[in-house]
Amino acid sequence: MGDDRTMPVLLSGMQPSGDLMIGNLCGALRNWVKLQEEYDCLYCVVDMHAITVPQEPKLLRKRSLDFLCLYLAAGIDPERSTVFVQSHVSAHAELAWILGCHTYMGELSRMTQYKEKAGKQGKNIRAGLFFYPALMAADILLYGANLVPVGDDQRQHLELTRDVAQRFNRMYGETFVVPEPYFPEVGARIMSLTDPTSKMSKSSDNPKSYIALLDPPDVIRSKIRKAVTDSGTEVAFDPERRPAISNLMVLRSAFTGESMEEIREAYAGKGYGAYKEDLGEILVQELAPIQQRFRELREDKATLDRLMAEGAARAERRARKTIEKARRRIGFPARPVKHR
Ligand code: ATP
Ligand code: LTN
Repeated sequence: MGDDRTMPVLLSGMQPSGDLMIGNLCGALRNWVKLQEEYDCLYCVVDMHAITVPQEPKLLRKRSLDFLCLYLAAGIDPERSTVFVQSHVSAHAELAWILGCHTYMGELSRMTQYKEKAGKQGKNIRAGLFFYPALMAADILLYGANLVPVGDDQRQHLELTRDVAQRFNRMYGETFVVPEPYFPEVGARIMSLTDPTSKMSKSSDNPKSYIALLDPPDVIRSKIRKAVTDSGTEVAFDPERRPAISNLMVLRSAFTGESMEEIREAYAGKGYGAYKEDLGEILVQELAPIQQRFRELREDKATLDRLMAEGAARAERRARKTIEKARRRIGFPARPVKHR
């Protein structure tokens, strides 16, 4: 199924730059699972992107494997989709260089995410952080992805990918598929548990601000219990005036499918304490099967190694055609046969 070229190709990835958390599940991963029905999907763990900011090597390795297992535990089917670790396929680095040589400093300087992340890095900003959009463009263009489901913050990077692909095609002849901008109907956007005015984020320094998919039941309960609440006691949806309880309602709804009105009615007169107790329990129950499947796979090293090798081989095979074509187009001599 993975190489079925009759379905449009879709690619997405997440950086193992923190613990995969419920915002990523509700806003991305669940949608990835559904998209497998209609598209020829590739899902990667973008570890090469993660090193654009400092990472601890042991932790990066652990998280990359955790991410891969969580993709699968959440329902990505490795038979159907191509699931792999970005750094296992060296064509990503190779094409990133070629594309970077066709991307302008002015374009990269305009990237909002670069400005934001660079601002947090202090003095020694890595050149890779600046160059990052070329690597993301390589991820997408290598596989001829037609669609790239990403959040709003990646819109600029996707536009740049399109511009660079079109520029390259104009300069050298048709080489890359130009991806369509595709912003899926957002699943719930979950806000931080400690500051409901900012987005829940996996790379936050404060683990109390998010629920990791791998948090043990007691930690989940305690984080929800300690989540900030607004003044007042009424469980009612009003993101402007009561952002904290509204966020906890969005979170419940993301797992139960209830409407805000249904939730409000169910908790009329009950107060925040009871609401939080129930929410903690719902999350514990909902995450349990994912955690169970995760543990089974993560502890089965032989299966994990096999799936990782198969994913990498499949991605590699699919990437090869594009990278060879791009190399030829720009005038690199053909690789000597034994290096192919
Ligand atoms: P980081 O903190 O490392 O920037 P992040 O947690 O903000 O990471 P991304 O790696 O930027 O997440 O995003 C991965 C995917 O998860 C994207 O598709 C993004 O839209 C989605 N996502 C991230 N945070 C949330 C959130 N709080 N609510 C809903 N979806 C989210
Ligand atoms: N930059 C993205 C992650 C990412 C990605 C990709 C997403 C890297 N390469 C290719 C879609 C397609 C992020 O930080 N969320």
